[in-house]
Amino acid sequence: MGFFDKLKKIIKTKEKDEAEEISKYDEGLKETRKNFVNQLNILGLKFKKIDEEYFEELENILIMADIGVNTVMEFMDRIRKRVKQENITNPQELQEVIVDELFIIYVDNDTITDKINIASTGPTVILMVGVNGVGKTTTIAKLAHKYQKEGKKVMMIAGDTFRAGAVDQLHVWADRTNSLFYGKENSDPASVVYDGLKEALDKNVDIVFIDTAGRLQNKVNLMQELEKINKVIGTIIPGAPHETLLVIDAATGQNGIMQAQAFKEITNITGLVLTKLDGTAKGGIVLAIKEEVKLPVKFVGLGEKMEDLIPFDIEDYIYGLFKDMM
Ligand SMILES: Nc1nc2c(ncn2[C@@H]2O[C@H](COP(=O)(O)OP(=O)(O)OP(=O)(O)O)[C@@H](O)[C@H]2O)c(=O)[nH]1
Ligand SMILES: [Mg+2]
Repeated sequence: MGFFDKLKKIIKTKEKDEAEEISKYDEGLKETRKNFVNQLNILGLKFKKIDEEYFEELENILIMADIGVNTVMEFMDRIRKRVKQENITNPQELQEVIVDELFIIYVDNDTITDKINIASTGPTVILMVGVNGVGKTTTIAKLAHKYQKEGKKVMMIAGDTFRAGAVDQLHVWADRTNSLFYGKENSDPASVVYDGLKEALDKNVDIVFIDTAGRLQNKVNLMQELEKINKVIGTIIPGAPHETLLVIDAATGQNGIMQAQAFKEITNITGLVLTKLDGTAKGGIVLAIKEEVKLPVKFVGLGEKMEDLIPFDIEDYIYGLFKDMM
């Protein structure tokens, strides 16, 4: 059975339980699909045979989709090899191989642990980091909503005491999601985190989200601040934070990859959240991130509403991207 058929079958068995997720990917990847997949389709029609010119155009399409230069190079090598080995001459025939190989890029990597690490006892602490405006606060709200629905007691701590209005913004989200809240304006973030976690322990909270300010333009400062926050967290709750999620705006493309690399150097990132996939044609960034940053994407944001954050699922993603080709 070909890859497309396999994927179709997988999606079909999932359709009952995960209908909502699948349709979110479908909606959210519209822009990427329009650009990327349409171009692949056109390429398949335009060329009668697979030659150097064809390979060049394919390479360009992949780079434009923000899959990342290194990933694309490796991918092209594999495609060339398969064309030779399997004697593929027809560009139409190659479409399926292309999707197949894109899937392999992601799955072959051994860092796939898309589950959130939940503490066996005591509060699970999730630290949210990322540069300005990528969607940290909104993502906390979305995750809080999800865990609250699962019956967990959730708390938010406003570790971003830097930007005016940040504390209030988080407070509003805490109220909307029935979460507890701890914050104090004009204080040192580490001391806010300290007091907040004490309260979380007192109140038997299950999951604590810590919002932070993202000022990457000052790397040393940011590193020191995160170090301080991490130290406080570990002192109050040994083993915490259980997750440090780096939030990246998908629309920033390769810049997002650079952010991920920079943050990896300054703190221990355990996973990524890729936001705003819905508003961009750069959905290929999912594949580049995996290959170039070696960190798992744990959630993707596919809209602004509270329900619009879903656990990343490579099968749903690939299907959402290529369904028009199947
Ligand atoms: N379309 C879309 N918009 C999103 C998504 N996630 C966040 N946003 C929007 O992005 C904007 C910024 O989100 P915030 O959560 O405030 O970002 P932040 O990282 O906390 O920003 P700072 O606190 O200023 O560093 C808001 O208007 C959100 O509604 C998403 O997945 N899709
Ligand atoms: Mg914020």
